[in-house]
Amino acid sequence: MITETQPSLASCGEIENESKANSNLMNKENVVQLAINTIRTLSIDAVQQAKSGHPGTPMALAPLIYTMWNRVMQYDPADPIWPNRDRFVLSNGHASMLLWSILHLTGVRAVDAEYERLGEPAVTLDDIRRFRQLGSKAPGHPEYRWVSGVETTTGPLGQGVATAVGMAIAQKWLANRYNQPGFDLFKYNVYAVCGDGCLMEGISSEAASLAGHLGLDNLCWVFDNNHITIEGSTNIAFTEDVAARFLAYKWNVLRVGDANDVGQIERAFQTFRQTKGRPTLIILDSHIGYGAPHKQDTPEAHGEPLGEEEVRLAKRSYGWPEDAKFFVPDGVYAHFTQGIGAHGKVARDEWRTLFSVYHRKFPELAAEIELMQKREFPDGWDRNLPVFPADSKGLAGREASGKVLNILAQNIPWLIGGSADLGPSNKTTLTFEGAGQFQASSPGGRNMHFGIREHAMAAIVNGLSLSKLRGFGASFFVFIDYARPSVRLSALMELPTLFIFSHDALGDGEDGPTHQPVEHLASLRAIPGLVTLRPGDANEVVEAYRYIMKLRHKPTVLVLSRQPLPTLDRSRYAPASGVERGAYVLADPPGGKPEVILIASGSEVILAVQAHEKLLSEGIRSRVVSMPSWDIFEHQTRDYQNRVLPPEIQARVAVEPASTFGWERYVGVKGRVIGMHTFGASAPLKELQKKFGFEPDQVVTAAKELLLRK
Ligand SMILES: Cc1ncc(C[n+]2csc(CCOP(=O)(O)OP(=O)(O)O)c2C)c(N)n1
Ligand SMILES: [Mg+2]
Repeated sequence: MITETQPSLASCGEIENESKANSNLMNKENVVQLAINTIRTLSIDAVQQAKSGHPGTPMALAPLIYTMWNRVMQYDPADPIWPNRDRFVLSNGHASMLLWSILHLTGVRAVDAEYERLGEPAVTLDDIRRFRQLGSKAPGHPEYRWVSGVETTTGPLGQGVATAVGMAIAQKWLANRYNQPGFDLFKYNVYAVCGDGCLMEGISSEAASLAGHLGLDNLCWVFDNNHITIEGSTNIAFTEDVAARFLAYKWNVLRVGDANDVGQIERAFQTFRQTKGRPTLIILDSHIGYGAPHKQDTPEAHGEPLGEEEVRLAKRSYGWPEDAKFFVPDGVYAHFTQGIGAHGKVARDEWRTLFSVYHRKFPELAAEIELMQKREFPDGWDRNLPVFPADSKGLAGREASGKVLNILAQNIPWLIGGSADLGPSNKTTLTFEGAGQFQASSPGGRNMHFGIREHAMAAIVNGLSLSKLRGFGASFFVFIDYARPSVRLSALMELPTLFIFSHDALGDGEDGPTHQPVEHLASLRAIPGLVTLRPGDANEVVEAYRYIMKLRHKPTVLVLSRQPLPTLDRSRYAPASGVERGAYVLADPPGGKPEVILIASGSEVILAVQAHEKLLSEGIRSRVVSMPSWDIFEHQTRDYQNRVLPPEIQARVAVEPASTFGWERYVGVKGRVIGMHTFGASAPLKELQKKFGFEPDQVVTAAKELLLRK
């Protein structure tokens, strides 16, 4: 029972005479208002204690959050990973105290990283007392995988609303595949709360445009229309007609003129649930810092503690005991237990009963749902993966990827995704029979058309992944810059998302430097927890996928060539399965004992091999290391790393048509990196390779120079 684990009231308040305070409050206010003011005052106290944080928006939005959680949402606090729960996303993540207050007051339980065991409360009052402190489950911003009940990490404005679009797409897809007559297993809504900042950020426009196109009527954004951001009134930079904008996106737009009117708020959500064929935007007029006499409606209420005196005055305006801190009055926990707790339990119990019948009637579909929830795949998910025969002409990384992806997608029904309008070029289109397109009229389609919206695409892929689908997105590698903030969040959230980026280097030839990535590999390699993989031939592509698909808590960026790459003869060179170790010895001199090491990734692996053959013919003992992924290699044992790159061999040449930044780590101070020191140029690839030094002779010369041989 939720109530049993709530802290006793005696431990909650920090005032001398709690019973008196309680009776005063109960006399004065009804329990709904008490619950709302508890959210407000917990937020105020936490920010004041931490001496940092954002009190104003929690003070304004407490009635909204109260209404959503206790009256609107279908959510069982006892099981925050119940698949059919409504999703709540706080896109204005700086208002995190709203979330910590409501997760605490509703008694949401923690789940473990395997999404299996339910444990302690997700957020305790002690966590709130230690808001923003090390180890607290009430950190500065909502963090998925750190605090149970957080559906997605937010803080970079705009990410939450865009991720919510991915969640809404996932619901439509899941309902289409798994719901059966009489079995509405997936029937949830996705709610996101956002502020001026989220709607100013471009990503929200991308995401809203796509959501409107797709007619996602399971999606509701609430816009906190307070006319305040950090620098002051929105008059200085944000005067557009938001309602007209969203109407143009084909959304339904509702307005609630008073953020304190719980009844009006509730009615707006009723209208949302009755609206078919369109997403809903609720514009909620609110007053930041509501109740603080000197700070309400000012930017000062946004991001700094109110100050002791203003805290007292705000509490006085709420009819709250002025000395009370972290005070949860009698009846408030019980009120949430009787509200969301009771409704949520009924809904989840009914669902579980329904699912057990479904399990008997549709065992295969039920098994899929169970696997998906654990981020597992059906047996034989990697069957039919190709082995590409040696071929000096070979095929492009993107071509090989397209073949593999199409096979995997047939083995894994919930692998879905697409490209930002470059499917034919990225080769990410799923072409097998029945793959279909995801559209409003065909929500079972597997091919997403994100349009030319890389940023929203990446956030939507995160949303798919947070809904336990295996999502992928694609574009040209250079344009990952347009998606980076969401890719970074993938890594921060430890999601197994897949980003497929082709046209990985100079291969874009004639398109010129705007289309030729240079610094991108280095910058991705700097993102903690992100697997960046640049396979060197078709079989390395296969092995890359085999590795990626087994990841359950890490995102991957797969970097693929545009141009054909020879398929190496694996009877002559080491097997491509070495990819799973990030770097492996592809070729050695006869009898081993190399004197120089050539390290390459992707399209330059073949270059290193050609240089190696040449060096051997001249009696120089070179080794080729194929290094598709720094990240994976870094996770190998020191022993393995030393076997691939023996410390005593200091003559090392790395070759990659990208920024050389970071390669010193592997070539050492005495090594050489053949890379890019400028942007590229517009010309056929062959000429570019010559101009920028990506030819076997350059590698041979560098190796010889290191060995001081002519
Ligand atoms: C992408 C991004 N840029 C900047 C910030 C820093 N920042 C945090 S809150 C904020 C102002 C947000 O204003 P609004 O959304 O209206 O929130 P309110 O103050 O009304 O709660 C800014 C600029 C951020 N978190 N994310
Ligand atoms: Mg604002």
